[in-house]
Amino acid sequence: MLCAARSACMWLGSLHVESWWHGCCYLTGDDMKGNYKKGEGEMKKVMTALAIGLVALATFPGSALALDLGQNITIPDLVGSGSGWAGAQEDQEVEPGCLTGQQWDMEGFFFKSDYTLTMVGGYNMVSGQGGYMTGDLFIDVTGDAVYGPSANGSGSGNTIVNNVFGYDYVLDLDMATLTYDVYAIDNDSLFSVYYSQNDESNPWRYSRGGDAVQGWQDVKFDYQTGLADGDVAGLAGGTHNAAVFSFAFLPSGTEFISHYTYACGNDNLMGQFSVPDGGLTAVLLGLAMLVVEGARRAIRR
Ligand SMILES: [Ca+2]
Ligand SMILES: [Ca+2]
Ligand SMILES: [Ca+2]
Ligand SMILES: [Ca+2]
Repeated sequence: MLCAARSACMWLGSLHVESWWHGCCYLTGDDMKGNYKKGEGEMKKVMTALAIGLVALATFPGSALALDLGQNITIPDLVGSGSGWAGAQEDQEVEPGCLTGQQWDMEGFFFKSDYTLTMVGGYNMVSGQGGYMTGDLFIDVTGDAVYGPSANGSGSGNTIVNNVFGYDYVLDLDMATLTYDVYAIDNDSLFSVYYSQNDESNPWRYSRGGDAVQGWQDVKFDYQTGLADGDVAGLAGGTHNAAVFSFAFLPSGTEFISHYTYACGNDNLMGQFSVPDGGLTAVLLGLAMLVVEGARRAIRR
């Protein structure tokens, strides 16, 4: 089982990697030589500092971007065999028989106490890989998500099907503007599913239907690329991408299952967690106490 047009995938993949690694310009010694005129000493210092900074960035890519991801909430996608790239783990793993490599790897869901969910992948969720673009982020809050082998036979060939997967919300992602819309969805909502060989990874993209959740339209999200293993809790592969979404639309105490894949379902990412009870309430209470304490001090003066 292989992705469609595997050779094209691999060719485009290698082209992408080559251009990524060799696309940077470095200041050379020759750049720093020349006849600086009198009075340009300060400029030389600035240029030197800039060069040192660029070299540091090239030597330790992403080292200044270490993320506080919170808790790793990734769960098994229930499809795997043996070990290595077809193993039961999620990092350094894709679905059995699919294209392997960090550029295809979805690696983990993380949840933090500020109600943010971070999705990490070697796969570039914004630019895609080999022409296979991002899917959307699906959420089940009633414990009936259908995934893994249970999603077998759910459709193929980039067709549109009803929501037979039990998902209750979707974050409809717009990678051009780095925004998302949240929809409350039901069985009549329509999803895109793709690729008969990986229907265990379905669904990949929201199509239409459901109700827009008020206040959760065109929400900005943060996206970082070029992260090192140490920036993403030691996930392997050398370079990573991370998308950070607010999940504050879910009531505290909600237990959810999250699902993400990209076109062709080459790698299926699943997560499970309970939104902490009183998380936001505790933050607001803390802020209120600070205000009260400040007022008391002002009165004493
Ligand atoms: Ca798997
Ligand atoms: Ca990896
Ligand atoms: Ca994976
Ligand atoms: Ca559900």
